[in-house]
Amino acid sequence: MGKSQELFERACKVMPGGVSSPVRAYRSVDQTPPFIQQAEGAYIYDADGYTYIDYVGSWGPMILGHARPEVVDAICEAAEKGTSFGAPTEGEIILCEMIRDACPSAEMVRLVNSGTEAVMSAIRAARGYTGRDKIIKFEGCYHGHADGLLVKAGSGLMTAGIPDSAGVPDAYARQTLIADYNDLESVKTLFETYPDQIAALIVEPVAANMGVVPPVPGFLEGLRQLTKQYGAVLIFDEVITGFRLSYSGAQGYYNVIPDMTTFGKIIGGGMPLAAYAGKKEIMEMVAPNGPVYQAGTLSGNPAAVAAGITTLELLKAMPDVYDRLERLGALLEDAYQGLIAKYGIRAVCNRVGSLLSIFFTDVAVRDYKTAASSDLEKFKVYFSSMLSSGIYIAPSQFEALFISAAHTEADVARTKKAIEKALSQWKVLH
Ligand code: KE4
Repeated sequence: MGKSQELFERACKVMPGGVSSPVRAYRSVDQTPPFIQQAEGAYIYDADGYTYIDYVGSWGPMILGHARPEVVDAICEAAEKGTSFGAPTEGEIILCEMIRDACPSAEMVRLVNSGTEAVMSAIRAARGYTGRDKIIKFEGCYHGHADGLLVKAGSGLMTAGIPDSAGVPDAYARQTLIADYNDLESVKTLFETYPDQIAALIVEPVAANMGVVPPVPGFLEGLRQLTKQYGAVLIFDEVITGFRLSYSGAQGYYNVIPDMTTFGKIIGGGMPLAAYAGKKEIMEMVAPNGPVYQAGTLSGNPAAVAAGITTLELLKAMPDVYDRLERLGALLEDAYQGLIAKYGIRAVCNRVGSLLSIFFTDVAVRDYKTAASSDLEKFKVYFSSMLSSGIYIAPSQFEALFISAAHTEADVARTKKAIEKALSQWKVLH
């Protein structure tokens, strides 16, 4: 028995599913997950001594690659001065000023510990600011596991085939209205139905939890117009896209400015750190300034803040890093598109910058319904082939490939060989 198998059996005795987060259990690909011992740059090493090119990147944070020396040093230096004070520190100010200066919507910023906490808090602030209860989210978008958002979430929940989570009271779910991604009419209908009851609309400006689904031209602009028209707060959930699509995230990339933004992943440099931000008049509602309560023992943790500051400083100091991510993303997309054409495979590939997904379907994937038309059995076979070729991708059709600045053209070339091995098996079956 391999080491990962042994560790997994031991883990399952003490942890639900043997994991700390469901998607890591590899349930939708029917495999034992590799237990990871170490990672460096674009590579990840498992307990059985296998090396992989990593396109998960801890689900987004590792945009600079794993164990970036400057980030590791910053964490160690901070930790040597104490790992947590539960008191104000200068580092928090520096990080919040960096986020404010990078993102047009972020006039004020509150640091928290996870994307879920950032989204939960942003929605509470929007409800406090508007005095309204309902929110709009999109089918297939995932915004963390706060009760009111586990309503037809995508990502792990969709993969696990649980459209709604047990344990969420109907009363909570009823306050969440579901629209269809890339369909402004479905949003308009909800606003017309509940004209003065909707506190906020939350959207992944590039959906990456039903696989990667870009916004069609005019979609984000339309959301901006409708939320303004009906007095609802527009929240961009940039937990994935923040500091990834550009140094100003998706709001800079598409030039659509929301009222509030949630951040996570990259701003913590791989440490547990997230944030919600927005217009001053909304953020001033948050305690201790206003009546919207939100708190956290480890919020603004000095070691996590040091990792975040260093990561953003490095991104800011490498102005060509986003061109590099775009170039590598285009190379990888060309590999997929070329091989899909060469073997006549029923598959499509969506990409925005360094976020990319292949879907085993022959329709354009532009929303939850079309994403869900993918052949999950085919994905399973493709996934297994890629893993055995040493390519570490998300164990789910409904996730993204994440490219980092540590990946090289040679890594993409090696990945292309693995994709060819995986796809060519269907060349006669298409
Ligand atoms: P966390 O609570 O996992 O830090 O963030 C929740 C979240 C919020 N918003 C968006 C757009 C997100 O993608 C996420 C979390 N992303 C998933 C991957 N699709 C995290 C992986 C996991 O659940 O283990």
